[in-house]
Amino acid sequence: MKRTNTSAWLMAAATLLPLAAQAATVQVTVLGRDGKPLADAVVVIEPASGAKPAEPTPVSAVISQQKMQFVPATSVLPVGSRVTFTNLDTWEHHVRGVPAGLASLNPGTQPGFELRLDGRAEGKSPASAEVTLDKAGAVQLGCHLHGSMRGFIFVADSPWTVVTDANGTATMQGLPEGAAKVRVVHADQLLEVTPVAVNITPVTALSLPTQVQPRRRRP
Ligand SMILES: [Cu+2]
Repeated sequence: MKRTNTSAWLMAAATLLPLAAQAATVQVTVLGRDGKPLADAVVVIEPASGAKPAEPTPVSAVISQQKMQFVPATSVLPVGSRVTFTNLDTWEHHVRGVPAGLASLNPGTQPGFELRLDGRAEGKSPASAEVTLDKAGAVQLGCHLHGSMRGFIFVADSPWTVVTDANGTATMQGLPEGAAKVRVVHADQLLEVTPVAVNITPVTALSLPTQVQPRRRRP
């Protein structure tokens, strides 16, 4: 009888241990081919232990079409999020979303979508359409009418997926200490950057060089 209790206690302790270790804050700075900080890079950290955090809560987001650009150009959104595409230009856009071919990051079959959005008429509210992102993975955005328009959505099933800011930095919290893999995906280089092995300590800051050459630097 006592033996049973002990093993039950051990099992409980083993279950709790990984939680106790979840204290690390990780700051990743991604650099482009020119050595400058790379904005709009999606950084994904995967603990080697396979520890999975709770899925992030879906959100409602807006991606505008403005002056022939998607704004924001790159979004990381939790699975189940809803995106409203809003055309702020006075001319039509025909937005398409195509699952990006990243085998290891896009195992699901994110369905594509097409949205025809009329140009904004004076005094009227802009045309918009909503899409729900049901599956994790990468989606490339384009416009059938304007080949130069490119955007990127990374649908994440982990909160440890963050897009870099103008300083090329992504910060994540609550990661378990220990071995992990860092992946970087950038819309301008859909070839995956080779994942980097790191050891996460309570405060980890690392710099990650890549060969990504952004098409256009943010002003
Ligand atoms: Cu367009």
